[in-house]
This record gives sequence, C-alpha cells and structure tokens, in this order.
Amino acid sequence: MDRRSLLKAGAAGSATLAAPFLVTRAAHAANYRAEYRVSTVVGTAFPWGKGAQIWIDLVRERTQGRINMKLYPGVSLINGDQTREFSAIRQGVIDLAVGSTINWSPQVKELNLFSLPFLARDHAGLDALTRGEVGKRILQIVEKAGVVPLAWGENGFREVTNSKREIRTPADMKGLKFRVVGSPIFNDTFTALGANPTQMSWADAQPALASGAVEGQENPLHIFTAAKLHTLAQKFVTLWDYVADPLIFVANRDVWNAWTPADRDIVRAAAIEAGKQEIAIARKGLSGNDMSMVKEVEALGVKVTKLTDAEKQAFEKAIRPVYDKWTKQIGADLVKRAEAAVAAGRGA
Ligand code: X2X
Repeated sequence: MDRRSLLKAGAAGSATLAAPFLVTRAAHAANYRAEYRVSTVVGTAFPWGKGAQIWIDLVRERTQGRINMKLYPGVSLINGDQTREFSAIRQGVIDLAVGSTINWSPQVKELNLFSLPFLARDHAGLDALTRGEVGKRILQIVEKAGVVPLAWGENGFREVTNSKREIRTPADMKGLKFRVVGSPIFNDTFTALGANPTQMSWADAQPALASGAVEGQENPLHIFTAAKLHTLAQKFVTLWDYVADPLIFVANRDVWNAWTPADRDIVRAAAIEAGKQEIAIARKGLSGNDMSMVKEVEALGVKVTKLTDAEKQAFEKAIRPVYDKWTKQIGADLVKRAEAAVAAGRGA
C-alpha cells in the first residue's frame, strides 16, 4: 500500500479508532511496573501470608494482569528487620505490604494502642476498634505518616508460651527469658511482670528459642502451630489474650498515584475483601463454638492454660503502670475513645 491509500484506510476507520487506545496502553506500560513487591513477615503457611496471597490473586485477576503483585515473606526486602518495614514502604523500597501494627509502632506511635495490655480483650472488643471511629482515625494517622492504608487484617490475639513451666500468675513469669517484638512497650510489659525480655526479630526468635537463649515468646496460636513452636521447646501455652495484633494492607504513595483511579478502586476493594477472608482464617478454631485450634495445640503435647477473668486481673494490675505510661505516648484522648468503643462493642 502506498502512503496515500494508507491515509485513506486510516481515515476510513480502524487506524484512527485504534490510535487513542494505543496511547492509553503505552501510558500504562510506561507507568506500570512489571512487578509490585508485597512485604509480609510470614508466608502462606500462616493466615497472614494467605491473606496477602488472596489480595495478590484478586488484583491479578481483576486487572487482567495489569497489576502483577508478588509476595516477599520473611520481610526479605529489608533483610528480615521487621521494625524497618514502615520506613521502607514510605521510601519505596517496598511497594505494598500487609503489616502488623506492632512492627510499625516505632514509626507511628499511635499504633501502640493495640499493644496496650488488656485493652481489646476479645474479638468483639477488637472489632469495635478497627471497624469504628478509632479504626478510621488510626488509618488517617497512617496516611499522614506517608503510606496509603487500604484495609484491616489480623494476626491474632497474642498468647504467652515458654519451655519451663505453666504460667497462671505474674509470679510464674519471674526471671523467665522472653523474646519480645519490636516495640518498646513489650519490654516494659514483660519487665513489669518480673520477666526478662529481649527484643529481636521473628527470624532471630526461632534459633534463640531452639538454643534456649530465650525460654519463651508471645504470638497467636496460628503462628505457634504453623511455625511448629512445640519443636522449639515451647511446652506451655497460656491463653491470656493480652494483646490483639491487627494487620493493615497498605501501598506506597507513589506506586498508588501511578495507577489509574479505576485500578486503585480494584486494588482497594480487593484488599478489603482479602482482609475479611484473612480475618476469618485467623479466627478459625479460636472463636464461637469452634475452639478446635486449642485442641490442635494440646495434641502436640503442649499444656494449654486458659486464664479466668480473675486470673487476668492479676496481670492487668501488675501491668497498670505500663498502660498509664504508654497512654501518654499514644495520646490520652485516643486511648479514652478506644476504651469507650471497646466497652460499647463488648456490651460491657
Ligand atoms: O514477630 C512476630 O512475633 C510476629 C510474626 O508476630 C510479628 O511480625 C508481629
């Protein structure tokens, strides 16, 4: 075809119609990366990693592969140093994440709210926080701190375990060496209980438990079973539900802004859906009539002790100065609203 007939064909139809479409495709190709990296602490053997993978799969399917997310568990993008995750998302070292509020607390002090001992108490109390005004406020704070919050998930209520003895009273914790997570409130809490806490990453915790360098730790039961903590000498588990550990699905702001509004809607809706599914997985065997997770742990040869409300009160009393100290750091007003929300949510 010579040039003139080409122009004619173009004017006649398909070529002119195709042109704007091609431009849009080219713009996508220029802004969209071949892969977006999603950070988590644990992988798909755990509810947390499963939730991230559900998100990834939903987004891939609904964007017809335009947005290709990939899971990087073990916080491998920052060499396992989970307390640096929030900064890394903000800086763009990490594109997206499903992260624990505990790990982000060093950068966003209000996230310590969830680590206030015996604040949430149960799923109803936790839901009253995350699904209500307090949850909205927390997500606004996260956004102001520089990342785009999308949805809530859940690691679970953290239960205390150790290799030495049954824990029923604060006195039972005396002198025990515990691995604690990366926010200093955990050091304060375990110190107030007479224990001997050392802060370390999850990656370092497992060899430290195996060697006996530390004797105990605290994590949700789903982490206990999936990480096989009974093989790391953890023979005693106490269900005290002292701290709820919610997760937040987030995106780096530049990554977010580079996507079309329609694609952002897809990614956000998928995060909300994945979060709901993930929370259901995290509560499986630990709520309502189905407490099969406790049986599962007992079947591993572990002694599981469930504290009564009266027994929990002894721990609460010992920890009170820590609660008061951290209330000031978090913001007395936010804590007051949280306490009121939990009371209303639990029908207390
Ligand atoms: O490090 C932990 O204990 C873990 C896996 O629960 C978190 O990342 C908060």
